[in-house]
Amino acid sequence: MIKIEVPDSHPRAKSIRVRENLIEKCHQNVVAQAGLIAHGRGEAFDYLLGEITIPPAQESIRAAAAAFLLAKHPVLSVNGNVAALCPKEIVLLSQTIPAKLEINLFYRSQKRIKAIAKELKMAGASEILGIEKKYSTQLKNLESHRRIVDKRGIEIADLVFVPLEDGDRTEALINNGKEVITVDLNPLSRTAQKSHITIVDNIIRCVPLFINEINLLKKSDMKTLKSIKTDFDNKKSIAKVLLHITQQLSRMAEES
Ligand code: PTJ
Repeated sequence: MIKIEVPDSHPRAKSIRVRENLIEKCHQNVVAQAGLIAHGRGEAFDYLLGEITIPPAQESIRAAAAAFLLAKHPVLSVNGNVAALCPKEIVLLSQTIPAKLEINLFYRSQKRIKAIAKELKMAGASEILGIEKKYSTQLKNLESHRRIVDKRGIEIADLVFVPLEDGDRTEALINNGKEVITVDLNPLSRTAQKSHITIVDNIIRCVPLFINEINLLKKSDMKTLKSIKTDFDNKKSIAKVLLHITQQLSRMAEES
């Protein structure tokens, strides 16, 4: 593995460092090889957003924060990319809500589960579901490895957070009666389109904002939380994202 020093002066230093971290975590079995491809796809969509959290994403974060505070048994599903990109933040999010953390993988292997659990423990997690075979069960209507879930977590959850999802599970979770929230830079992905609440943003940017919003909304009563959640319309929100991208591209075309 070739390690490089990324000079601070490089205009894309931050982005290169994120890539380097993902490559390293791939060698440590945290990130699947396909996770590197998924990241590249995410980066391309992030360019289209201007690499900022756009206003529709902020509205989604607010609705998602309200939904989490209203949920009885919320679970944060963690895959390899999430564990590599924002381990401390995802653990802090689980403590802030509070919500269970469950490892759930598409490219599932015991080696990877161990490596991801180690990563989350180092980031401060005390309880991690999805590890012990004695608690595992299977979701109905799903054939991929993502069907293997924890009896104490996703199996009994009313709300599941599935960031950077590959698409086949969202519908299965919904068909199993769960509410689904995702983070996906691609507003056109099946998961983005099917989820109840989609945050079109980079997970690295949005989880800290999410934590802030939950802390702010903790002071609100149930009625306020319910109205924030019911006033949110995911289809309209994705339409706003697409409009934002189109307007941004038109502006750039006019300026060039
Ligand atoms: O760790 P595993 O085995 O569970 O596998 C994880 C991956 C990501 C490989 C798997 O879920 C997969 O193949 O996902 P997809 O189908 O490539 O979808 C991932 C989605 O996440 C894509 O729509 C990307 O645009 C999006 N994405 C990538 N990086 C980010 C992102 N969204 C938000 N923030 C990012 N940093």
